[in-house]
Formats: sequence, C-alpha cells, structure tokens
Amino acid sequence: MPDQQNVTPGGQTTREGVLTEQVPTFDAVDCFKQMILARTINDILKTRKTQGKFDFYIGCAGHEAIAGVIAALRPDDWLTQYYRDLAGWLWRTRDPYAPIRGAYARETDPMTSGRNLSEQFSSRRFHILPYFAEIAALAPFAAGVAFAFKREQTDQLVSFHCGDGGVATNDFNVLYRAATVHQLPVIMVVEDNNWAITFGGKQWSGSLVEWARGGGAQAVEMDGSDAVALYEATLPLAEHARTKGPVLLHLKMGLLDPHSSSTDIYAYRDRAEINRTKETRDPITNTGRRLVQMGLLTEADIEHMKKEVRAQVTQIDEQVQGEPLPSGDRLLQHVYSWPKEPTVEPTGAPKTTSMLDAINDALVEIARRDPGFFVYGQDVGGPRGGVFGATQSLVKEFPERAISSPLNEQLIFGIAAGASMADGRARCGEIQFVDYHQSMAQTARLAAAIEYQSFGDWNCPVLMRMKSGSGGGGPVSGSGAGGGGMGHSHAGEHWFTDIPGMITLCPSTPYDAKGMLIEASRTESPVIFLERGRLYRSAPPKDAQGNVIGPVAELWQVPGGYYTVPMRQARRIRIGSGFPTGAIVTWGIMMLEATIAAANVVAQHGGAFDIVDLRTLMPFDQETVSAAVREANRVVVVTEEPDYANYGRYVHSWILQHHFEDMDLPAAFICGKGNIPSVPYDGPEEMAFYPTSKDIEAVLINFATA
Ligand SMILES: Cc1ncc(C[n+]2csc(CCOP(=O)(O)OP(=O)(O)O)c2C)c(N)n1
Repeated sequence: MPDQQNVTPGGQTTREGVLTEQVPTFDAVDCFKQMILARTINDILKTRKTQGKFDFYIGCAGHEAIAGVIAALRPDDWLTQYYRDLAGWLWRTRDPYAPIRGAYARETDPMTSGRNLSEQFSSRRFHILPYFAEIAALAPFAAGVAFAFKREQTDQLVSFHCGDGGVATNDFNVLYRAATVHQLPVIMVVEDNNWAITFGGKQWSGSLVEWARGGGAQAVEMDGSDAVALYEATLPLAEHARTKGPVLLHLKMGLLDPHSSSTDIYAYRDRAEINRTKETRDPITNTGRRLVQMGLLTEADIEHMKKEVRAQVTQIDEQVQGEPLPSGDRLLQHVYSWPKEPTVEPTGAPKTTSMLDAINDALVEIARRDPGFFVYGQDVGGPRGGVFGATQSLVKEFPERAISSPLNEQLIFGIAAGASMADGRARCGEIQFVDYHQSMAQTARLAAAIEYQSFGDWNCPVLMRMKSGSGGGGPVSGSGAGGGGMGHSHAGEHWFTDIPGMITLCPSTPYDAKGMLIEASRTESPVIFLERGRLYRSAPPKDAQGNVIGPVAELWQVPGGYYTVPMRQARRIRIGSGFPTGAIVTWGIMMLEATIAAANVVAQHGGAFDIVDLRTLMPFDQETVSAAVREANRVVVVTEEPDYANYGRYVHSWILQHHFEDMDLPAAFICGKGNIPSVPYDGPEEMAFYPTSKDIEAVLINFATA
C-alpha cells in the first residue's frame, strides 16, 4: 500500500479512493510504521494537552498492534474502532491529520468536524462507524450492519472493538446475542488491558472465550502486542466470520499510559505493575523485535523510522494548530435530514380503510419499491403479522421481509438502525408496546445524535413503529375503556420528542398513517412512528346525534398505491363555518375527541373551531399552530399524557411564549387526570384518567360564549 495515499500533501482527506474487496497484501514493515505513527501522535498530543492546547486526550499506547487485526480485513469490511485504536485508524485511512485535527477540535477534522472528543473515530468513506462516548454503544448498530450484509449476501463483515469494560455493557451483550442468534459476519474484538479507568476488577466471571463458545461463537484468546501474530490469527477468523458466523477475539493487552489525560496513573497503579506491563506488553517493542527476527528490519532501521515519523508528526501538528476552529454560527447544522424527493400525490382509488390496514398497505408499498426493506420485531414474521397484525400483508406478499426477532428491544432497534446505516435507506423495527422502548432508549438517543455528531458525514435512517396509548376500538367517548393496563398503554411521546435529531410522528387518521409512514421511509433521520392502539380499528368519529363528522371522516378514505404525506406539516380541520372561535392543538386519539367536542359545541352554539392535528410531534409545525392561534385568539392543547413534564406541556408553553399577546383568553390545557405511573387496567379507573370530548367541550363552550 502506498504511504498516506488518502491524504493530499496539504493534509486534505481525499474524497475519492477505492475500497477494494480484497485483503491487501500484508506489508509488515508498513504496518509497523503505522504503529509508530500512532505512538508518536499519541506522545505529541499528550504533551500538547499538558501544555494546555486543548482540554482532553485519551491515548492508544499499548494498543497499537490492533493494526495487525485491521490489516487482515478487507477495506470494504466495516469497523467500529474504540478510542485506543489510533493505529487501526491509520492503517485503514492513511490519514494522520484526522486524529490531530480531532484533538484540537478543528473544523478540518474529517471525523466530527470538531464536535466530538478526540480519538472518537468515524468515517463513512472508510466504513468506520461513528464512535459514541458511551462505552460499547455502537455494538447494537454493528449487529444491524452485519445483519444487512448477511441479508444482502455482500460477503463483508463488521469488526467491533471495545475494551474489557465494554464487554460488561448491555450493548455488547446485545451484539453477542444478535450475532449468535442470526450467525452474523461479526468479529468482536475485546482489547483487554485489565483496566476500566481505575477499576482493575472483574468485568465477567470465568473464561470469556468459553462463554462466547457456549452461545455459538468461534472464540480465541491471545496476546495482543504482536501485530504480525495478530494479522496471522485474524485471517482465518475473518474467513470464519464471513462464511460461518461470529467470532470473539480476546486480546490480552497492556495499557502503558493512564486511562486518559484526566487520570494520574500512579494514583491507582503500582510502579512494579506499570513497569512489568511496559516490559512485556509494549506492541512497539514486541512487534519491532519480531520484525528484526524475521530479518525485515534492523534496530537501526527502527530508530531511523521513529525519527522520520516524529519529524512528520511535528510538521502536521504545527500545520493543524494554524487551522481554523469551527464557527459558532454552524451550531444548528446537521440536526435533521428531510426527504429530498417531492411529495407523491395519490392516484389510486380510495376506499374505506382502517388505520391498521393503512399501515399494512404502507409497509407493502415501501417493500415493493425498496427490495432491501424489511420489518424486524417480535412476532412480526408470524402469520398474524405481529400481535396487532400490522405486518400481515407484508408476511403474505414478502414473507422474507417480515422477520421475527428475539425478545430484546435494544436488539431490535440496533438491527434496524445498523441495517439502515449499511443500506442508506429506512429499515423498520417494530416495538410491540411503546412502554417497552426503555431497553432501547440509549440506542435510540444515540441514533438521533449521529448526523449532528458526525457533522453530516453519517445518517441513521431507521424507522421504528410502535403501538402506543390505550387499546380498544375508537375514541374514548364512543367506546369506553380500552383495557390496555399498566405497561401496555403509555402514550409515550415525551420519551422521544425530547430527543433532538429524532423525528416523532403520531398520525390520527388512516389516510395520514399510510402517507406518513411511506414518507418516513424516505428520510435520512431516525423516525419514531407512534401508532395509537385505539385508532387501529377505529371508525370515523360521530357527533352526539350519531352523525359521522364529515371533514374528518374523509380521512378514512385511503387511496390505493403509493403516496406520501409530508412530515412537519400539521393538518388544519375546520368544524363549523365562519370565523373560528377557538383552536384545538392535538394529535392521535385526542384529535378524534376534539372533533366530537367541536361538532357538539357547534351544533349547540354555532360558530366554528379549528383543529390543528400536529401529526408530526417533533419538530412540530410552528407556522400552522401560530396561524391558527392568531386567527382564533383562543387555544386549547389536548393530550392524553399524564400531567407531568409531558410533551403537551411543551407545546402549550411554546404557544404561551410566542403568542401571549395574540390571545384574549388564557391558553387552556387538557391532559390525563393525575400524575399516575401508568393507566390502570380496570375500566372505572381507566375512564377516570382519560380526557374525553366532554372535557374539551367545557373549554370550547367557554370559548364560544366568553
Ligand atoms: C456507558 C458508559 N459508562 C461509563 C463511561 C465512563 N467511562 C469512560 S471510559 C471507561 C472505562 C472503559 O474501560 P474499558 O472498556 O476496559 O476500556 P479501556 O479504557 O480500559 O481501554 C468508563 C467507565 C462511559 N463512557 N460510558
């Protein structure tokens, strides 16, 4: 491999370059040179940190032989590299500028453009997944990437790296489970230096390799300080991962520096242990000795190489110090990516359709246009199409695209998210009840940070559907208790609408559910699609006289075929005629309650009300809310959430902040009655909790008569 082939003489990372499908010929001397380069960058940056040039540094000393593992992989294999893998980064990218730019948080940093801490490796071009500060948090995503590789039969693998501490995380265990259950092309590389900050105790009991083998992985334990030995050991393991299934590589390494620039090594390690580690496990010494024994280098060559590399790094360091810091003006860049294609208008014949059928239709329409699209979740591949039947049509038409998962929400999210990153298109996960999102919460939050953190280099177009809210067959006013019960009836929007970078949708009608689900599959940002259980089979709402409420009932007429409904646009529905005497801002099942209330109040008092059905909860359509509030001068926000720090409160507060002067009555707020942990199963208590059209009517009568 030519030296530094991906960087121009001025240090610009080149955008071209071919990632071949062959393991390059192994040049052991060149590999060793990358290791020396890593150590030299490490040593210079450590010094710069102590000189106060930047705030934090975390080093690679002791882990440089990892370059031997990466050298045994194909350049089109994907990596997750942890913060000690600088030598692996250099081997893969040939870019010594990037880590230095990252340390100084320069705009030119190709990994995160200064947004993330140093040594948080990331590169879409070089297939290095974006590292998160949360230890091992990339593991579920790595599972998803490997899942996509296996489905698409690409013959690529994913090499996931973490320390011994990382093995203890839920995330690592999710990767292990996904990789063994689905026999994925994954190598789990555990770089065990025996420390996790100052803790040198157990992260697992017994033997790691025995544990891994017990679940169906190939597993090897070896010294991790000789890059040539690592290269030779990894070649057959990579072949195994590619053709048979997962591999765990447990590497015994020695940490030569303190945990990071924030830690004093002598405060927690004794000198004898530090010296012993340096004598026995220094990869530069051990790999250098091996190359001398092989006759490839002399001691003098090594000394010469070290000098040459030091001069090169010193020059790069000087150059990078002169490069610009990012501007504060770009703070808001790369939070969301919206569909770039224009809206697709419906052309198919409309027919009366339930929301459940509309969702079924949408999934099939997406699958028809995207051969890689799949839905992954508990029971979704069974003949019933999940416990609610949302994937039944997909199971019939594309049985191999509705895939039942093990019972682990973090695993489900990871598979869908990683596969979406591998394919660059929405891959869908289904969580049975939003209440169980809790296990996937960290993975979801990080997915939403990917675009921002990598300054737009990476996206995670995952699409997560989940049933939320109470069960039952329609509006609370019309059908009574839904019987969801504790753990099955949270509304759940506040769990997602507080995540910048995450799009949260909650349609209230079949027409919007179909069009918005298809639209969500075209975006590059992660999307949470909340399906209200009460709406799955709901008929259009009726007024007190039993008449179907026209303007809303139309939205049960769902066109056949493919069409999209734009996100970030609320739907404004006028009930009554003439100038509106109030606006109701709501979404989901409460949209139906609001419609019933408005129709009943109009029937009694005349006038009109505007319903603003948000549909996209975050980021929500501020323009439409503003227009409705300015016109009606009176507004009520209605949510079925309990009155805690809920999402509805945010919308209400936003209206107060921006429209206080526009209102001639205080902005009203209706929510679930009481701060209860979850909605009770028994009918009387459930009915006591949910707001109904009667609660809304009381506010609207006040609007109409005040
Ligand atoms: C989820 C999470 N918990 C805690 C931390 C704080 N933390 C940062 S590094 C670290 C130790 C990691 O140890 P290990 O995985 O063995 O890697 P090493 O630093 O020893 O190479 C911890 C606890 C974190 N970053 N993420």
